[in-house]
Amino acid sequence: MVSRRRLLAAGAAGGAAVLAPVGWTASGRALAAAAPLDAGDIPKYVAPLRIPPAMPPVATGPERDTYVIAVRQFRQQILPASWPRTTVWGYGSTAHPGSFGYPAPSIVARVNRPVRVTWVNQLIDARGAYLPHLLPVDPTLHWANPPGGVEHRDRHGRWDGNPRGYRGPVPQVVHLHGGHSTQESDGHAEAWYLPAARDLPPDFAVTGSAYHEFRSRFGERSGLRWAAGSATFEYANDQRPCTLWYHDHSLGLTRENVYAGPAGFYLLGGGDDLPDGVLPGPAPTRDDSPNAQYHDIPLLIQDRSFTADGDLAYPGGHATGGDAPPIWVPGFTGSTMVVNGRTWPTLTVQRRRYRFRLLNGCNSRFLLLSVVANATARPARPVLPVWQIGSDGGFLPEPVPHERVALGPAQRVDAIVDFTDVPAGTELYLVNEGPDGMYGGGRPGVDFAPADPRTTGQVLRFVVTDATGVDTSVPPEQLRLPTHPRLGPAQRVRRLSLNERMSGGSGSTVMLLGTLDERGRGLPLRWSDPVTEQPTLGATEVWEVRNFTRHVHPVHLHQVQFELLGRGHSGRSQPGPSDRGWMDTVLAYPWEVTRIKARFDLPGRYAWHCHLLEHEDNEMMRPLNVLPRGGAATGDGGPLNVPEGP
Ligand SMILES: [Cu+2]
Repeated sequence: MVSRRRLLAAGAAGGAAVLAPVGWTASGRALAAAAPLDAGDIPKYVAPLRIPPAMPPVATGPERDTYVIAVRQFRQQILPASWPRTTVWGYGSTAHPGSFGYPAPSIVARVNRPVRVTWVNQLIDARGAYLPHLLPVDPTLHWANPPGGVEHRDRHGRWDGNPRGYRGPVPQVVHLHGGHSTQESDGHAEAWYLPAARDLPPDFAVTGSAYHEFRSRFGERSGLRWAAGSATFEYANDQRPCTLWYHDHSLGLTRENVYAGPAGFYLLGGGDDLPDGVLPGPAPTRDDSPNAQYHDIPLLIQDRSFTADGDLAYPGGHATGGDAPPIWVPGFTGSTMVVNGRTWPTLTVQRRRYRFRLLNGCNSRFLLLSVVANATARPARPVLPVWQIGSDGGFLPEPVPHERVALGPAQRVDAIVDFTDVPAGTELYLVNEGPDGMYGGGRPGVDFAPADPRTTGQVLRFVVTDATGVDTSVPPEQLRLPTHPRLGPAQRVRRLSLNERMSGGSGSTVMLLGTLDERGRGLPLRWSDPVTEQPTLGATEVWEVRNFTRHVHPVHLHQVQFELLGRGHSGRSQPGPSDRGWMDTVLAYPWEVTRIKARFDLPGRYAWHCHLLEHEDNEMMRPLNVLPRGGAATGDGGPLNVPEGP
């Protein structure tokens, strides 16, 4: 059992909700929820790291690669063998039933070669009936709300008395995170769709309020019509080579949908990529032989909690008072670390260089990663540098050696670790000193307690063996990375805010994006408030994001890869060397101004939001609408160099 004391300590450390005791209805009857699994009981480093294979396409023509990818429910061995299997959701190719997995196979794409994906919601059982969510869903948030029908979809819903919340068919819509996607292919939060199940309740909305508009637009563009329970998106891949990922983005239930498993890498190569052989490789590609060796390995790092039955556990599904609905929680950190769908796996490495595409796929957890020899010593004593060569949107100007890599939710770090001089037989560990709760910045052991060194403080084990071949890749300290042009001057500066407000009903704190008033105070706005961020097509803008909260928020903009201009009290402190690349998700520190610059060159409806999924799902998301030239720009803006607020 997770001790009550540890729960309280974690809660007090940062206000994050840790798994709440599950299992009692208002009347005191026990629910069928199993007891939590004590993470300390799970043996570590018994299963090898799983390396997601390349997603098989259904066609590769002269113009594009075509995929049909569904999300399905299945059981997978996430805990060590002989422990219970876990029911999860994951993506796979419908033409290749064996391809489904958590994480999903990686989509391997080339710059300027389009990829077309038909995304199918197959959360149905063998008889075609819809499957309810694996986790409690709070229907009272501003969410997709299918039971509201066409009139009340994408609004606040009602609790119908079920202690597990909404139990109907589950909306899905896929967002390619970091993709330069047209609006109809972006996976807008209100473009969700239910599975084409045979038992959909007749009064339910089966699609989100943006679905039909985007279906028409896509049809006009391609001549292709989306079938029920699916959407077809096309990715032009007209951006720099980089590590993207795809995941669900449904309004108000992204946190549960992503937690249930569906996520995968989208590895974009080509373009101004370095010539083959300069960086460690290869990564998985289509038609690899089963015993192919990989030296370019994506690592999806996530925290999860389990029940004693091996099922995923997430707070909610219990009534706290007489008739309290299933509760949204302001943050979540799980009790175990899962890498590529396995708890604490082990990776045998040779004495050579490896490239790792690190992705923080946690709902709320911040990671501070290092490579050490002693898994539990704190402060961690790094023994090998992690050479960062890229961030979200591509290569950095030059490689940056880190003792400790910071990674907020949704961020990627493209890294090289050199095991060449490590004696064979050595065991090393990737450890985490981020907090077991909300993150407010600062240093582990000084400003906050690092994650429990026995559990969430450990991530992955490396076992070093002799090299079987010659490593011809260039040592990271000698690498010359491709240069990239910076954005031109901005036409406009936008002053924005991150805010904390008490929510009326529940008494809990909600985080809201917003603008600034004329006196420089935060003006919090909700998802449904009038659109304020409306850049003109082709405009380059500076966004000054002022954080009025105690927490670090990973701020994500759709459509663009942006530059970080500055941080600090005035937003004028130079970004550090690892912040000088392209990014789609930036950490906004408490009480600081985070200044970014972006160019908006695709028209239409997008979003910007906090990527702490619990925040995103409860109003910390705002529309971002790019207006065609000649359209009236609105919202807070002004000439460059407006005076700082008081
Ligand atoms: Cu946030």
